[in-house]
Amino acid sequence: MKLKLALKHIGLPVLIASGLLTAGGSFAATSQTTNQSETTSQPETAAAEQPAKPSFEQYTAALRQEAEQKGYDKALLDDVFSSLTFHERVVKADQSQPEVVETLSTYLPKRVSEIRITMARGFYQQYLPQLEKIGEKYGVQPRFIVALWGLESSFGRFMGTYSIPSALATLAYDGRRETFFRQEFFNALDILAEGHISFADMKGSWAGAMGQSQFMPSSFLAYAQDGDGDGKKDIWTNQLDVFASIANYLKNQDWDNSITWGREVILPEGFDTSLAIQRGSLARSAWLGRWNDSARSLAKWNELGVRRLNGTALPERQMQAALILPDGDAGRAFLGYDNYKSLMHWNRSYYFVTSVGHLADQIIAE
Ligand SMILES: [Ca+2]
Repeated sequence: MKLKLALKHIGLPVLIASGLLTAGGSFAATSQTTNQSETTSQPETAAAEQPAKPSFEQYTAALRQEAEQKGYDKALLDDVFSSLTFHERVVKADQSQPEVVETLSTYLPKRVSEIRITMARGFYQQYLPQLEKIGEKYGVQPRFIVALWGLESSFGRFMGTYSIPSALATLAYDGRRETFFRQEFFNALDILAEGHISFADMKGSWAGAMGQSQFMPSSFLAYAQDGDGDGKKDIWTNQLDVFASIANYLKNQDWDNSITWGREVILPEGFDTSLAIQRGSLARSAWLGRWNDSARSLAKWNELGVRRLNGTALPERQMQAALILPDGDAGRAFLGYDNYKSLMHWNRSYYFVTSVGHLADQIIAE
């Protein structure tokens, strides 16, 4: 699924932007196994004609029938399907996603504002004992947990106000990515059936991203954790569950807490920029191939004249790094370490990953 790298939601409210980001990231991570829709019953007579699109009510009636066949509890289905609503605004938001001409230097100050940095430092201090415990358990530095929390939901302040089942049913009905959103609808039913959250409280972005970590239902099922041990994975209101879930996501993407995410660098005059990861929207496997093409040891990058921002030599550490030019040859340059790949699994956007790294660095900056 194509994730547009040029950030398209600048100017939209933060909650929409973060939902969109998470939704985009999750597409790459989700394998889709559901059948194509069988709800548009084709009249036998008009073979050449397009079948009329069913109404939303007809569509959800078929969805309910499928849910019943899958064996969900009747009371749960009554609860969900009695209040399933079509959201015109969800479809509009999904269709617009404007490409905004944005560079890292205009994007970063908006996403990692002074206010956000101040808040991140405050929450980092406030929750440090809990964060350190969770960080140790999952092998993730706490500052990255706080950075993702801050960028996804502004520290839990903006999680989205849409009923998740309604948003997902609307997007499935809309049809352009029906298989994906239909599966996410059933994933949401699974989460409700497990009792982690009530139907009334299952809120999130128009794109289906839920709670303080803005997980799609598939990400919730794969990564959410019960951080406080009360038996529920509550990424909406329970801070320990939120932190553990974010950390567990990274752990499952091979996070290494002995290294950081990467660093901004200076390239020498006349540098061969073909050594950088080549740009373009790709499936994750193809993108990882391009990463491997660019990856070299820090010693090699040093030899090629790459320097820290302050002009000094790169750290003398035996590790691999790939060169990233988010805005092309004329823009800012970064060396990404292996953790960079984990963050690109969360959301495959160089801008997003750079903002996570930058905020995480700012949290512990002197
Ligand atoms: Ca819990």
